[in-house]
Amino acid sequence: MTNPQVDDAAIDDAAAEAFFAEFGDAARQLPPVAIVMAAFNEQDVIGQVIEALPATICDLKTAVVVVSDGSQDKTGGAAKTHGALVCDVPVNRGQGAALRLGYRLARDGGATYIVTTDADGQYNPAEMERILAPVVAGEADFVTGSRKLGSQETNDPVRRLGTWVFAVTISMLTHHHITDSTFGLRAMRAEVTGAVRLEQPQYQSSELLIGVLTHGFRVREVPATIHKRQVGKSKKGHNAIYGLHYAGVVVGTWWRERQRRVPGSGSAGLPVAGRLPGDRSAVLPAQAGEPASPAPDPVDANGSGATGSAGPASSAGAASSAGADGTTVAPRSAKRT
Ligand SMILES: Nc1nc2c(ncn2[C@@H]2O[C@H](COP(=O)(O)OP(=O)(O)OP(=O)(O)O)[C@@H](O)[C@H]2O)c(=O)[nH]1
Ligand SMILES: [Mg+2]
Repeated sequence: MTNPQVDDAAIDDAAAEAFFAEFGDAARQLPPVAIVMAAFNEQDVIGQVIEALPATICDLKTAVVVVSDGSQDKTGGAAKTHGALVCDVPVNRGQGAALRLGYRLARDGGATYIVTTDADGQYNPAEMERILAPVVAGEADFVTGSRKLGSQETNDPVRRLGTWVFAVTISMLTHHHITDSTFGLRAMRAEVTGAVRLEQPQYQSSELLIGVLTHGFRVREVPATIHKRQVGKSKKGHNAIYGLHYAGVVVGTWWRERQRRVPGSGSAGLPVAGRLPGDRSAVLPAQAGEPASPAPDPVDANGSGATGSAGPASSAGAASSAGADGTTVAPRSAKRT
């Protein structure tokens, strides 16, 4: 019987090898910011999306990394023509698998920060500055845009309801106030993506968000805009099916992380005893001028608490606070849930 994880790893390895062989130093020596996009059958729009991306964000140079997997059109070629570094994966696995590979390519290429956006032009590239700024300033490890705090063009009541339900569910499960769990315009320290477990091939946005929250990373939401898709087709499929799958990923990821002792160690199911030395999120290098990050809360630091509930920032009732400019700040640490 084949092991899908082994297959996945083999696909990632082969694609990464081909990517670095094709783009050489341009891929191996990325500038500080990698803008990572998953793209599937977006040939009619991806060129203009790439052209609109900023060459610098927060005064830091950017490079664009596109992962197209199994596109049946000329998505990869169009992206390359417009200056992106393109990883063409022969099989279609989904947006989650594509982004996971994109994060890896960005980390391996030496990027300090990752900004994600979609290839369909629904996000406003001018807002990348606001999304990345708290990360560069050392105030957050992970920032996501929020349509609830900003604006959205959709009139689809089911979508609106779904966004709200998932945000409330994740807030309740993780004890962090979240208003939008599915926003694709995000910024993060690159290492964060290697410190959380990412297994979802398709419905990935909540897996990453729940992962960073439960690892104690500092998460912030900032107001942002989502436009209607103008070109091409949504890959999401029917709202109800999408909603069911997404709900499964939310609950499944929360449960998995709740059981976690050491991520990726296969020790899931053992009792949680605070943050263990093996928690990779505890060993990320600090940025200049910033304390080691993310700082474990007092309970986690000495491993004496069963649930990490004693940290001042981890009180469920104090799940968020308002930042300057209308942003919300989830507490840095992490009540273990
Ligand atoms: N590589 C890759 N990218 C994908 C896949 N599915 C979706 N994407 C990309 O992921 C991004 C988001 O996909 P969309 O279908 O627009 O999903 P969405 O924005 O959540 O939904 P809409 O609001 O309906 O557009 C786009 O850039 C897609 O091209 C996939 O299977 N592989
Ligand atoms: Mg879209």
